[in-house]
Amino acid sequence: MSERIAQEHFRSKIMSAHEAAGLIKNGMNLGFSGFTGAGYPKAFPVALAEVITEAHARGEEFKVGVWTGASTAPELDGALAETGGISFRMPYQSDPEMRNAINSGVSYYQDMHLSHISPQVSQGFYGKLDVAVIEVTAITEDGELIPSSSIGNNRTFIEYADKVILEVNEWQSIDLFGMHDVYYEIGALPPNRKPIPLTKPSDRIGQKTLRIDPEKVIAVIKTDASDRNSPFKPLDADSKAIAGHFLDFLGDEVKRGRIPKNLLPLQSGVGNIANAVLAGLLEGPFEQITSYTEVIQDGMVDLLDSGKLAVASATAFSLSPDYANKVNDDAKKYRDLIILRPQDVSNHPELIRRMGVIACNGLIEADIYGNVNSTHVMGSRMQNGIGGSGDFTRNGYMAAFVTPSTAKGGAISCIVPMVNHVDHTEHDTDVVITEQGLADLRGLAPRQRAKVIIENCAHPDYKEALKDYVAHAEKVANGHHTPHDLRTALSWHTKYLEEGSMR
Ligand code: 0RQ
Repeated sequence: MSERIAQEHFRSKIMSAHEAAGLIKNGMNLGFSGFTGAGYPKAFPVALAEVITEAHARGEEFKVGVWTGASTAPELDGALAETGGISFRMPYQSDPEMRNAINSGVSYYQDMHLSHISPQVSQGFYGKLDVAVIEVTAITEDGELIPSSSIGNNRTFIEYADKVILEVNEWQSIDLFGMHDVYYEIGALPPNRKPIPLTKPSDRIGQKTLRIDPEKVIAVIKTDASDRNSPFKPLDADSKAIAGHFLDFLGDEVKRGRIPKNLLPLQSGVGNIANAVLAGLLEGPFEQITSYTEVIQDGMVDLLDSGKLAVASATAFSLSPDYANKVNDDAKKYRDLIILRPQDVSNHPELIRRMGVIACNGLIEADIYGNVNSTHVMGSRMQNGIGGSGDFTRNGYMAAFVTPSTAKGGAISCIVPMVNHVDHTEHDTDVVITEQGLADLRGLAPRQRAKVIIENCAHPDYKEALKDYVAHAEKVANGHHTPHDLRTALSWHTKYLEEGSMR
């Protein structure tokens, strides 16, 4: 381990996670590393949860603000949320305990575009960042930090935090050194921003390490623990059908000369459908594909291995345990094929627009006009968050949304008259895909969209009810651009809640 901490100054700060947690005070804001279960500190948050629980047992108030790159893991979100000690959480989570804390009203949550965090932290909208807690692979002789399996907001948190706690994790392969591209010039705020000189996913424009002011470091903790890395579900028939529709559509776009033979850089969201699309690409006709995305999933590693994917740019890994070990074991090979960047670069609107990224993300429900709800169940209950889906959807060359046509065993239609919460508007949604088929909404007015979405994407059990709604809305609406009957549009949701399934 000592060679992982190559400078005496940092070695002199080594302490246990519990000692480091003792440095945290009630009311502090903490900026953690971590993005989709990769590169988050493993020992410190569990120790802090113990400190908070002990304080609560003594009847003392102890709450902290928790900022991250994106979702983390049970050792961070789970452990801290369970104490009831998270006052404010941002910008994305997917942990059951954290979700409960948000939905029960214990924790405030701001669900944010992931590319917006860095400038907003720098402008102080979230208050002062007291301590950054960052996992790293190693500390170099020059006192710089070799990042681990995610970068997320680490550059920003290290820069703006008063103090920094480092977790040096020996589980992370030392050969990750060279995979990262940390761009520092992005920091300037308007009117001093400059174009970011990145024109293709393979470009490297920054440095391999994170800089740190050694005087800020108050603790160094040694760990040797794996990332969360939950396994993907086996691909089911619906995911395969959705992937098939999407890939046929991309093939057709190539034939029509709208996109090149090797496609445009792909972004793929989290989850099993995204992984199925990647698995489909493995069998498909496209070669020399590139990816400009947020997370590297198992399917992307297979594509890299097969040579079909030439390069993948992201901010984090999101792998199953087997694939995490594979990437760790062969990090020397993968560091030439994968580039991990800060999330304000991986998700930057300027770059996504310039490269013409093809975005593909999941949804909770889409309405007949193409508005999309990615985050809320029944209008109030937070599922995960918008994550990077808005960064890529709003700015990509083509924005696709993928979903099974029904949820909860068929009891709920994912195609509805009016979404109960809007994350992505009809103006940003190009294509909706379910296992039933694909609706290409480009060039269509709302009433034309409704026909295509219902016909191609809705489940047969719900088609007639949706068509009835449209017929009724067309009769009673006060305008024929986007016909709605506001008295019944949202009662669609409560109807199925009260009466149960169509089936
Ligand atoms: O509930 O967990 O209780 O079973 O929602 O749904 O079908 O497992 O789908 O894992 O692909 O997630 C939108 C949440 C889809 C995800 C969302 C219920 C369903 C289940 C999950 P259970 P599935 P997925 C880059 C991109 C936003 C962030 C993003 C997401 C649970 O894709 O978080 O795109 N997206 N980031 O039963 C009621 C409906 C429902 C419903 C599904 N209509 N009504 N419940 N569910 N549809 C990555 C990052 O940004 C980091």
